Amino acid sequence: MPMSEGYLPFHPNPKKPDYQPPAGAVDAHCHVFGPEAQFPYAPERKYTPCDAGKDQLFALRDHLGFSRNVIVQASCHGKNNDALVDALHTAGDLARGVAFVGKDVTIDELKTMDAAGVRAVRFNFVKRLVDTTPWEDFLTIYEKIKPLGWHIVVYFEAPDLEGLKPLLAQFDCTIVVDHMGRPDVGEGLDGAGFQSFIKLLEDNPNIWTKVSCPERLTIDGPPYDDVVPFARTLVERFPDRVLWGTDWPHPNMKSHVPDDGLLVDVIPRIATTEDARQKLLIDNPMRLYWAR
Ligand code: 0GY
Repeated sequence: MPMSEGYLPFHPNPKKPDYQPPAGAVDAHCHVFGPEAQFPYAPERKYTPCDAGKDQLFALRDHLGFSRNVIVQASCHGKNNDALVDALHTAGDLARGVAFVGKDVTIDELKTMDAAGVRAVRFNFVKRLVDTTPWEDFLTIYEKIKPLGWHIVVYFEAPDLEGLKPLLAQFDCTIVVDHMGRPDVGEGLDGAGFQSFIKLLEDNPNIWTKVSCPERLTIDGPPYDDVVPFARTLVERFPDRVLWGTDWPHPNMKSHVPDDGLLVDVIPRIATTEDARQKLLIDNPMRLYWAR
C-alpha cells in the first residue's frame, strides 16, 4: 500500500544532538511501523505511514545517545500488536511497550504481552485517528489490566479534556497523558485549556504527562521556542510525573519533517537542572516501566 497522500517520511539523517543525554536515558514515546511486508497495517487504519521498523528505531536510539525505548502502539497497526511485541523481543530489557487492545482481549493475550515487556494500554480519543469507543469498553479493558499492574496512556486533544474527566476519574491506576494534552500554544500559558490541564495534574496525583511533541504543537516551527514554556512549566510543577519522548517516526506531520537531534536539544531548555533531567529521562520512566 502506498503511503497516505502528503505523508511525510521521517528525517533521513538527523543531526547529532548538541545535548548529550545521561547514560541510561529513556525515549518514552516512539513507534514502530511495519515493515508492512512482515507486519501489515490494520484495515481500519486512518493513514498509511512510511515503514519505520525496529532496526531503524534502535539505530536512532544509539545515534541520539539514548539507552532505552518505550514503544507505543500506533493506530495504523490497530489492535494487532505483533510489530510492537517483535521489537520488544529484539530489544530485551532495553525496551518496554504500550499496547492497543479491544474489550475482547483475553487474559492470556495480556499475559503474553506482559512477558514481552508491555506495561500499559493506550486509550486513543483523537477522532482523526480512531473510531469512537464506548466508555464501557475502556472500563472493561481497565478491569482486565488491573491485576497485571499495568497503567493507561491516553491521547486526546485539549478541547476534549473536560468531557473526558469523568472517565479518567474511574481509573485508579497511573494515567499518562500524551503530548501535554495537546495545548493550543497560541492561547499562551494562561489559556483556559492549559490551565485546566495543570489543574487536572494538581487534583490527581496518579496523572502523569509526556512533555513531548513540540513539533506538533508549535506555531512558529523549529527550534520550538513557543512550546518550550509549556513543557518547562510542567517539568517544574510536576518533576516526578513527567516523561520525554521523540515521537519518532512522527506520523501525520504536515508542517515539516522534524530533525530528531533538534528535538533532543530541546530537553535542557525544558528541564533546566541536572536533577530535573535525571528524573525526566531516567528515574520517572524507570519507575513506571522497569520496576519489574
Ligand atoms: C503520536 C501522534 C499521532 C499518531 C498516533 O496512534 C497514532 O497513530 O499516535 C498523531 O497523528 O498525532 O503520538 O504518534
